[in-house]
Amino acid sequence: MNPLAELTDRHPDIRIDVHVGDGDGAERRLADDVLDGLTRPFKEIPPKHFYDSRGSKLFERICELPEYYPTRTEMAILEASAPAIVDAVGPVELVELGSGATAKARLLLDAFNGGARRYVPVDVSERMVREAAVALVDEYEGMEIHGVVGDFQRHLDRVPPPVAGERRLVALLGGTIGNFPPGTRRSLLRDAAALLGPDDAFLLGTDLVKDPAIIEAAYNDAQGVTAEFNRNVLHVMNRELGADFDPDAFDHVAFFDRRREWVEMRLRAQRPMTVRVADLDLQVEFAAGEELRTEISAKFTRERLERDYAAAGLELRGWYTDPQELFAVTLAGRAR
Ligand code: AVJ
Repeated sequence: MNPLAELTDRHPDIRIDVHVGDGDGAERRLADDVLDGLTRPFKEIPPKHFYDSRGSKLFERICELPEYYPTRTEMAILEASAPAIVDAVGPVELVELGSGATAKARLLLDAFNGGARRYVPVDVSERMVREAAVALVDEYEGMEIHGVVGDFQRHLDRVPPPVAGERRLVALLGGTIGNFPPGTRRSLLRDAAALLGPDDAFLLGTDLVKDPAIIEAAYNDAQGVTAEFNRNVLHVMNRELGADFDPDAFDHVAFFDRRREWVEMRLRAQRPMTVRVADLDLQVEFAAGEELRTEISAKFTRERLERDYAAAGLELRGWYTDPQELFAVTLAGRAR
């Protein structure tokens, strides 16, 4: 058994439920997504497959880039507004969907002023959930940690029921919601709403619509880190599915679609290519200039957010932003 698992399994205040194993469901889902996505007339792979360990490291580097404002802006909003957010809700519990690292949870939990009774990190990465538990359990005395290793698109019903008679805050931060197409986005909000009692609250991080030049710079950084991150999905398919993509033969493309109000990232074939995906017994042709869509990243206006919330049975209750209104963290509750 690995030392991290031993530590977390021994601790009286930690419980971890594992619903996805590294390499069981995860791999099959990649295979299914690739089989669907590469046989369509317009090729597409969902962005969740960027994040193997190399991809996660590249994303961390993106967050440090001067052009990439979302992460540091959201952190600044939370630093300034966590006390107001927590005050407005009065929770004893934080459920964090797609929790990842602990920086944002800490800002929120600190604002609980010692009143945090339980933290529920939900993430597909078992390592991240266990590391978060170990890091936080001794820092917040009297707080229990109930980690859920799962995909928040599939396993939200595994989130434990609320602490009886108390309020909870359910958070989905990082702008992750923007990665989902509009219909899926609403059904995800609906699933999150199902975790809320009448007085509970949902906390959502969303990037905002702004000057397209600012947005496009964030996805076309001068150092080419985002381009490497984008091509990483080809490395993932090569390794996990025995594909023979030549990542250097694809150009990074990222632009803001003004009508849809989202960024699209694509990989553009420099020349005609035939790619084999050995494990799927699949052969795929690319024409010169043909593009594979790898990500959408929606940017929101307050109006669009309110419409999405309404469609999910939620209503906007709090709006927290930075002075330049680059990014918003919003509170919502079940519509009354
Ligand atoms: C982690 C989904 C918020 O959409 O901005 C960063 C991922 N893609 N650069 C985003 C990403 C390209 C990021 N999210």
